[in-house]
Amino acid sequence: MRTIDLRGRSLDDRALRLAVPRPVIDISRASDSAASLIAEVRDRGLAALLEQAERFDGARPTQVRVAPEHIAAAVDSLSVEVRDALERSIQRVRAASSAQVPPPAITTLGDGAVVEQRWEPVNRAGLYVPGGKAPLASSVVMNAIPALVAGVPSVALASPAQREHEGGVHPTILGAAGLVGIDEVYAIGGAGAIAALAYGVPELGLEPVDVITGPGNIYVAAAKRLVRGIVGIDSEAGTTEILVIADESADPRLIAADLLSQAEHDEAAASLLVTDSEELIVAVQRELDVLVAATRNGGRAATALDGPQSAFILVDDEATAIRVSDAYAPEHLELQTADPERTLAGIHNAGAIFMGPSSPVSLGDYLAGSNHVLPTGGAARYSAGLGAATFLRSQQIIRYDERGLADVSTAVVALANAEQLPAHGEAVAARGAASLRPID
Ligand code: HSO
Ligand code: ZN
Repeated sequence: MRTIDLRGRSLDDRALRLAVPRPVIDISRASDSAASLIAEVRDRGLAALLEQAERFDGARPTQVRVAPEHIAAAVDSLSVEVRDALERSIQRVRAASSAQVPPPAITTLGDGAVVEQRWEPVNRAGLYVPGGKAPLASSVVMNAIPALVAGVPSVALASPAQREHEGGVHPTILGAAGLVGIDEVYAIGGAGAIAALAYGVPELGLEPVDVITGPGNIYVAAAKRLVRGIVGIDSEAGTTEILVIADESADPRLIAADLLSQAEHDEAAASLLVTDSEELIVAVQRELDVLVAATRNGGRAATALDGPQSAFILVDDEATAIRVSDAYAPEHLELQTADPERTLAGIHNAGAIFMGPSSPVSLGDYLAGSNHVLPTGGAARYSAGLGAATFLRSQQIIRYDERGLADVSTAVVALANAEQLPAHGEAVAARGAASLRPID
């Protein structure tokens, strides 16, 4: 991994952002292709989905909508260890997601003047689970549980047809779907699947959804951008990123293991260590060399670690490390410092923050109870990871009685007249002359 030495340089936030490498994934490049794939599915439904499956997944699904007995069979064929692990994950994500559902906020603004904000689930959610390099069964849990906990009554799941599995959804993904209680699963993938969820496919009995969540490749991301507005979408989850802030108290072996754990996802994954300790950098590189040589996805990980998107960043002190991290706004941030809580106090931008040596990112990927669908590419500056709130809308409920209305009616009329919208004021006046007199 290369080293970027920022010591002795005073950089403003903009310069910091430029100093720290980040892959520029231009989703708009895929936009034209995604738009025509969407149009095909919208216009020709199932026939277009089947063609696209053959073209992109190399498999024609025999059963586009998976029969319930196949979902049940996939649950039965999960190994005992995987089933137990998924169940523990479900339980923890469910507990943490349930705690996120906000209570209604009721504000009394005067006699007979009450405003409430309540949280309502969307009616129907579409979850996308990619096939890709690894079948991420854990992503089924991370997408489905917050939706179910939010109270979404209808949930559909789409995942690409797999050539190795006779054109069906990957059995582990299907098993995880069955375990969380989803009975509507489609063997469809890519931009076409996003279109199918957004617009519906009558031949399949697939009704349009209100919100689509889940990660995917560049075409899936482009398609989600294109259907946004017709449906809601979660924040774009791109290639994974880990940034570790560490000082000389940290264990280089653990840092190396964690940098590698995310690098194994993808050649374009970003692994960053920000530290004021040159010795730590040397030690972590030494550990990485050993670990990468021995691990199953070492080739992919080595490409990620040696790529321009990964680096050791040497800084003068912890305060600068925090500024570097905040400028980057990582998907995953690990704090491996002598006092992680103190470091945390300075942090503002991150998808999820992992505190100290016993809270690695891979714990959060599966079993912490937190969600692993997190904002990437700097989106953590303005957005959050997936959670119950992704599937909830707040609604305001206005409860005024005569007294409450009378108290503010002259103010309504004054503002209405000032905006030259007198009918607004008249609508209040129509409630009776009494309403126009403030009550003392
Ligand atoms: N680290 C990935 C999620 C994941 N890891 C799923 C393993 N399985 C993005 O946060
Ligand atoms: Zn991961």
